[in-house]
Amino acid sequence: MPAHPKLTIRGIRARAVNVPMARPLQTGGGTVGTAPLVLVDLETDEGVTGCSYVFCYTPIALKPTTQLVTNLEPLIKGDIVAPVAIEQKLQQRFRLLGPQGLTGMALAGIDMAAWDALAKAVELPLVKLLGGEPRPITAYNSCGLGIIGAERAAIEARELVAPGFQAIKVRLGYPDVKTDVAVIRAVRKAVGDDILLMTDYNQSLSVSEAVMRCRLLDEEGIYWVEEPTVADDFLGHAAIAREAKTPIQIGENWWGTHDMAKSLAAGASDFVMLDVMKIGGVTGWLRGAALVEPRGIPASSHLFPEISAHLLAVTPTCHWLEYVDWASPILKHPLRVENGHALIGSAPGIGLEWDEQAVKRFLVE
Ligand code: SMN
Ligand code: MG
Repeated sequence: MPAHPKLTIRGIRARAVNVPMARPLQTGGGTVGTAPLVLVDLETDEGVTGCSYVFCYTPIALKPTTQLVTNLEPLIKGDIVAPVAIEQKLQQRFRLLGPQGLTGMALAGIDMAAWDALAKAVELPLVKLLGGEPRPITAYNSCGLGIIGAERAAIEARELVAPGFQAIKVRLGYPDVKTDVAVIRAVRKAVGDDILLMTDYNQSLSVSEAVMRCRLLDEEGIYWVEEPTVADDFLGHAAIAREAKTPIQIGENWWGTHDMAKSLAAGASDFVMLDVMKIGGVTGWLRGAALVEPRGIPASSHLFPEISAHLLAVTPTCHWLEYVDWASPILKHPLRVENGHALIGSAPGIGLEWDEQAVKRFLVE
């Protein structure tokens, strides 16, 4: 019998932390210099606390997102911890404002924390609560390789594969394609032929420029080209995907599965990558995984490696986990990665335990 057959929400605690990054990341779409995180603790009457974090991309959004999560408390206080029911209630509540942006981030934070509480209540890792079994998840190292030029990229690429990763992601979007190609060649030379190279333009090209660059990159043996053009231009991405031999990857900027369904209908990409926050938490992820299963489209994760490892393990078309270590400084037990595989721990829930000393250090009040 479960220790807590029923959990009741007592309150939400949301804290803002701005966590330094070992390698600040310059992308074709802007720079991420720190990891601005909102830590969510969903407290229950039964004493079980569900934990999650959301990633704000910029410290400018940190306080408003934290406030928004806190403001949700009166809407769900006293409710049963039932993520799907909560999702439906809050979607309804935000029908007029719209469920994207900071609202979507806050709702996803609640959803992930609610699932974490449920899993903790039955003392199972999240993957098991969802009907799966823990297994090592193939991961690529995404902890660097921003727009840093060929010379530095070669050095950093070697550092990123050193712990045993078989794949890394290189940010592109240099002023001209010659430099993109030079960076790829420098990285390839540094790591050898056996390492897979993902690439990411972070939405920086026009459709015609992307088609032209992809034609040249097609000769470089790249594993995927991510977000060559503006994220919500699904038709543009479809046009690029038709022209490019290299698979096109998008999805990190889908707000919910409704965006995802439109993107799939447009044939915008060959692969998909789900951002557990933007797709709508665990609830949104499961629906997203179901959308691609019948078509066999490979699904990878975006950021949030700790929870994504659980989710990829129950994703029928599981592809690659994006490994970033950005939350590690505030976690007591950072996600373990061995030989390029993320290892799901045996701790109940997602396995997030705040390192309170570190949280104190990076707290934004
Ligand atoms: C990315 C993600 C988060 C912040 C900056 C850049 C990038 C990726 O698009 O896919 O890792
Ligand atoms: Mg990306």
